[in-house]
Amino acid sequence: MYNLDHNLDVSKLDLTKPQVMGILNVTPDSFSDGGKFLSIDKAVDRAYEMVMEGAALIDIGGESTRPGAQPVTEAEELERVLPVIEILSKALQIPISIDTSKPQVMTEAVKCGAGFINDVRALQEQGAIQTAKELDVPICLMHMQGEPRSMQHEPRYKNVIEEVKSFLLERVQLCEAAGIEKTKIVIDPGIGFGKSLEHNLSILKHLSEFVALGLPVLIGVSRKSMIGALLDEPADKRLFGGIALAAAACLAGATIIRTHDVKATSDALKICQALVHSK
Ligand code: 9MG
Repeated sequence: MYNLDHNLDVSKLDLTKPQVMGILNVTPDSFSDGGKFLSIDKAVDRAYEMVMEGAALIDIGGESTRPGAQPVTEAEELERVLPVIEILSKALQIPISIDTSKPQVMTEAVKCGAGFINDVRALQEQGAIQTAKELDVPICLMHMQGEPRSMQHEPRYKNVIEEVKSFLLERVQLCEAAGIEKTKIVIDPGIGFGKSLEHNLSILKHLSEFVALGLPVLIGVSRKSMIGALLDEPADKRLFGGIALAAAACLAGATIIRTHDVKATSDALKICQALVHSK
């Protein structure tokens, strides 16, 4: 049963019900113009489409964090994300999230109109906590063991639930000590980020323990390899598995579901909400 009694200070985001965060990866392989360059128009069109499909937040990322992904430079990341954020933040009524770990990208993105920071490194880069404090926008702190390029090489935990929970609590405490209000913090156990299939399943099974920490919980399972491992399907055939996991996460209390498949996820969350509110 979910607890949506949060008071997250995101002016245009209603977290009294579960919400969908639409993924907009602005990397050249996602929205190419037929060559190696990013097509800004195609990315903007996809964002509009996701809003029509029910997204309450659009998460824009210019650096892939998939297993095996190589880092990109700050200049490259800025060049990819800023033009899209600039257009969307003026055109859309919903908040734009910047998916980055780099303080300078956070700063420039918020200057361009982003109103949320999604950091898979939980503000561990040098200067990131101070930057987030100064920018004064809500943040998502995610757990990751290792780094994208190598994180899936034999991830190990003694107790994955306790270790991920205590990492997130420690990061929340550090943020609060730096002056970031708790009402601006979302937590995320980081499905697929330095975790085996068993670790991911265990986190999802015990998700209520993360919800019990009292902060909104964000979950991203969309098209991830855990679905591929369970169903033996490639990334483009993982929709049904992803919806099953999103619904399970929502019923366990997750407040934000990050997904590529906005319409299907949005419908599933409405069904979950109706179930939770039924007698
Ligand atoms: C950027 N990114 C990819 N997967 C993610 C997940 O599961 N959570 C968050 N917060 N960000 C993610």
